Amino acid sequence: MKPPAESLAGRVEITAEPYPFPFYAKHCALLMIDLQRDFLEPGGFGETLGNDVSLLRRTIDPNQRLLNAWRAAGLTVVHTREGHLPDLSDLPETKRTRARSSLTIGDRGPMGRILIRGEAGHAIIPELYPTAEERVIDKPGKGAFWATGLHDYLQARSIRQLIVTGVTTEVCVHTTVREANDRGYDCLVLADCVGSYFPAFHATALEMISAQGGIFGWVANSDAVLPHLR
Ligand code: TIU
Repeated sequence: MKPPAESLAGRVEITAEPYPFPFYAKHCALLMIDLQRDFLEPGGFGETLGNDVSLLRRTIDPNQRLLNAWRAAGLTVVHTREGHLPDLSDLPETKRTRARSSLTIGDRGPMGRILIRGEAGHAIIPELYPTAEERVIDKPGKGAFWATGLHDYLQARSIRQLIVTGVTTEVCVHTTVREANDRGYDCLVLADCVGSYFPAFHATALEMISAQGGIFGWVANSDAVLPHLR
């Protein structure tokens, strides 16, 4: 498909559900949620919760393609990481104890202390590692806006739209999209670039976004975005 010449300058329409997403590249950030070793590799937080982390790895290739195209187009990219301070002062006791697994947040696992900032497991996976210029938002909660500087960062750059990828679809991606909605952002979630440990939750979470005329936003595949980045 021949890309529209005005792709990066003005409005173009990205094929999406429930109707085309009006894309303004200069006012849109790629927001990559929690693509961390703790969620995608064995021995981290995801696995301690009883999950099969291999289910998330199908998101890596499409995210890599999208990130490369986004970088080449010179557009804003923001990465997030879920995690807590080493002294656990930002960790509610409720979150620490709820999963009732043998290891919990702050305990030592094969990739260092689980979900703790600075530990090996907390890092973004090597395949999608941020460049020095890219903003990384550390968040103690599931949503990327709560207790972070994300909103101020986006507002300062005139960002009004978010293309959202990452893990997991129904937890941190969904929470972030809901938070973004209430702050006035349009969100396009890319189905092939988000993943869940629960395929049924993944499918339903995406339906919940685009239902009711796009109650939380739009859903598409990354193939619908890539032609507009060239
Ligand atoms: N457990 C689960 O599905 N997700 C999280 O705990 N965090 C994120 O989604 N990042």
